[in-house]
Parts: sequence; structure tokens; C-alpha cells
Amino acid sequence: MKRKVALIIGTLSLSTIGFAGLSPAAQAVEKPPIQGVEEIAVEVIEAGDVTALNACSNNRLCLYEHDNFTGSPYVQIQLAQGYCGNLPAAYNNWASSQKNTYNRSVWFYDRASCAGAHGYSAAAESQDKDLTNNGFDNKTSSLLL
Ligand SMILES: [Ca+2]
Ligand SMILES: [Ca+2]
Repeated sequence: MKRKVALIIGTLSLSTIGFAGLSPAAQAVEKPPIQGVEEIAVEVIEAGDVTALNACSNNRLCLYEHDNFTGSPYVQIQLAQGYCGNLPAAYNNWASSQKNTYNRSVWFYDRASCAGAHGYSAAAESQDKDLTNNGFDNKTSSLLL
């Protein structure tokens, strides 16, 4: 039953993305089993200009408050593979665009502690300038690498 729901979401996301000409989201990648839950220690970055906004370090997930990777500060997140990370309260239901510089997918959850089905997945080394296209604007509460 769970698998069926995930497949339907994936199909919807792919069609939306195909239309938008971007390629950030749902692919048929196996989600790792969740080994534990931890609070995410975010690296908060003040972005005074566009150059700073474009600099998302390797092996990080960067979240931005607004579309098109804008809003200052933004946050850079290091995730432990297989561990669910809860976003701090200040960044809960906050992200509107993302960059994933991991060579693995990152799963985004609406609920804390990666409970329930994931609502969105960021493909390896992808970015998404507007999470609204995937119905996930200001929803992200926890993340799984
Ligand atoms: Ca936002
Ligand atoms: Ca949420």
C-alpha cells in the first residue's frame, strides 16, 4: 500500500518537472532504511550577494527561504546517511528552494522524524528553484539522506 502511494506521487512529480524543463525530483531510487533520528545542526549562511547564494558546498543540502535560491540567511546541512534529521524550529516549514550537492537522493518529509510518506525527493546533484512545482513549498520538516 505504501509503495503504491509513493509511485503515484512519483508519477505526478515527474510530469510536473517534465513540463517545467527541470530535473530535480522523484526518481526510482531506493530509500535507505532509517537507522535513527537526530536534530540537524544547520550551518547558517548570511548571503549578501548572488555569488554567496550560489555557493552550496559539496556534500551538503542547501535550503533557501524563497524561490530561486534567495533569502538570507540560507542554511547548509550535513546529513548522516540513513539517519532522519529534524529541522530546527526556525527552519521548519520554511524552505522554498533547494540544492542537493550529495551524489545521493535526499528525501523531504512534511512531518517530523521522517514519519509518514515522504512528499518530495531531490535527486543526486540536483537543484529545484521552486518547491511549489512539487507541492512542497514551506512544508519540509525532516530530511533523510
Ligand atoms: Ca519559504
Ligand atoms: Ca511540515
